[in-house]
Amino acid sequence: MRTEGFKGALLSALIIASLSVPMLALTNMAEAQDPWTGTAVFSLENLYAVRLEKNLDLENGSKLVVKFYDYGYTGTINENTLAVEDSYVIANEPSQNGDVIYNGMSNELKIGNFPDEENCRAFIKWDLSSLSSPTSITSATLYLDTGPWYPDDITVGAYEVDNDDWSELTLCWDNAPWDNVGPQLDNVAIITQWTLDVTSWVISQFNKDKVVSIMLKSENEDLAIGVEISSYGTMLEIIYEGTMDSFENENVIETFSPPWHVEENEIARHPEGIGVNKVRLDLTTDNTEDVISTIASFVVNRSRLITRISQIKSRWPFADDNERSNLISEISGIKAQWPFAPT
Ligand SMILES: [Ca+2]
Ligand SMILES: [Ca+2]
Repeated sequence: MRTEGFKGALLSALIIASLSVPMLALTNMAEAQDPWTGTAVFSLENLYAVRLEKNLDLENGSKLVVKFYDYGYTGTINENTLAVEDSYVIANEPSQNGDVIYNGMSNELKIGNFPDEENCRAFIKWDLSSLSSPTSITSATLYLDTGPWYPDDITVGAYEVDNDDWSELTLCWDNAPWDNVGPQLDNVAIITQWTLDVTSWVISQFNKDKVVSIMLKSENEDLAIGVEISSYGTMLEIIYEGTMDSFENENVIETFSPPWHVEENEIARHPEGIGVNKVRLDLTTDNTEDVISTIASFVVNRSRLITRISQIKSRWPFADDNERSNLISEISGIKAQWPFAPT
């Protein structure tokens, strides 16, 4: 089990990460193949609702959700990014790759000395371009999980790797970028969950090519001990100053079992009756925070507000008293939204 502190931080970071626009790491993790085909088009029905026309074939997923966002939050953001590639190399099997050596079944990284695989070292890579919109990074922490068993006497160090030109399925001891392995960033005596501070290297790569490679190795490779870590846990928690769209509410418009064809024209309203700023159509699991794929998005910008005002003007002569009072309240909502709406 994770500690409560880490669990809480992980949960909040995952929630925030799941709200970011690119969401590459999470999407790739949830579903590798394209889970839908078709079209989905939003238009502004009135300030408080969007019309959604969709014609989709969905291979995977259980909910279609329209999510409502505001125009953006600027400040400190805590976001997790999963590794895009990770594998390990083996000194006494120098042409073998850790990911494929067990018929591609490896979901772990090995570090240190094992009885049959002497001296394993792990390489991990992250793509910072999947972060929402950082302007400056204040900290970057690598979180790793070991299995239920781990040796008492192992310290693992994280090292800079100034070379991202390696692939998790072809990397091996013989072609590893040893010449580009730089200074140690941090080390830790491992426990079930452990962290390494890699802030300085992440900042330098953010300002350079936005791809971060790190090597992990045991500090006592001469000892016959090693550790297996879950490669699912090779996650960077990055805290930065930036801007992201912040989540307001959601409207589950479809719950279904795959495969499913949906062809409909329907209205999605903000559940709290707030004016629509920005919406996204997501395919999710039962947990609507777990996004499999973002199908469409729509921003209510100033030109859409102008279009809506002219629709209201042409509707006005035909509206009864009740409708006119709704139109008046919509116009005051548009005035309030105008200063924040993008052009
Ligand atoms: Ca891997
Ligand atoms: Ca790099």
